[in-house]
Amino acid sequence: MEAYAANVYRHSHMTTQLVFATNNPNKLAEARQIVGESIQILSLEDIQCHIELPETHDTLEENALEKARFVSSMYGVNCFAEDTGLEVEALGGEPGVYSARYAGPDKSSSDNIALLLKKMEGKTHRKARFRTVIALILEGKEYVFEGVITGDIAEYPDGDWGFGYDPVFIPEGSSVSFARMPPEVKNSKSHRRQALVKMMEFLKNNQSLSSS
Ligand code: ITT
Repeated sequence: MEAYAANVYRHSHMTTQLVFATNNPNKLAEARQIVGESIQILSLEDIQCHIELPETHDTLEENALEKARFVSSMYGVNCFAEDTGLEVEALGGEPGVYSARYAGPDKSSSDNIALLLKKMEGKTHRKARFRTVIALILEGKEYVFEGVITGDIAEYPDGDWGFGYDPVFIPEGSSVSFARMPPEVKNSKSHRRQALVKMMEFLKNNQSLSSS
């Protein structure tokens, strides 16, 4: 009973502040909507960081860690980064970690989608998943959290909400793409939400442990 009371006290007075090491404004907006007031998320802009983040590995985990380590070591802040990939079964997991540059280094999301749909032409097995890996660096220690959502690749792009591959991803249990869902609907079930919920749970437990 006492411990419970102590936690309530602390949570009402402490909001964890974390920098989100991303240059993608869509990710930032989604993360802020998902965490609400439980975490104060600062942007790279907020810490005057205007550098391209390194992403040199071939796994989501390593890339997420690389981005988080880069910002944490340069700015001495608690931060997290994430790498996300769309993994399509019929394409052996492509585009996966290469999702951002699938159609080439300077290509747009619609170019990426066009290439994906071309490769999926005639395929009836259209199962896919979005996978997000978050790397958190808190007081110099590293933690990793994963979120996954399964679904299908649509036959053609549909919808204006969201970003990236959202117009061609239909989450399981839904009849429309992520891009047909307003942000609060996508954010209520997305890969990003699931990874962030794990991080929020961890932070909650970590705060109560370090205070007892
Ligand atoms: P940062 O590395 O700066 O965080 P980024 O846009 O480069 O931003 P990624 O390396 O994780 O991010 O690239 C992931 C690719 O997958 C990119 O093409 C995105 O458009 C796409 N993507 C990521 N999350 C998505 C989501 O929730 N819905 C649809 N597409 C998404």
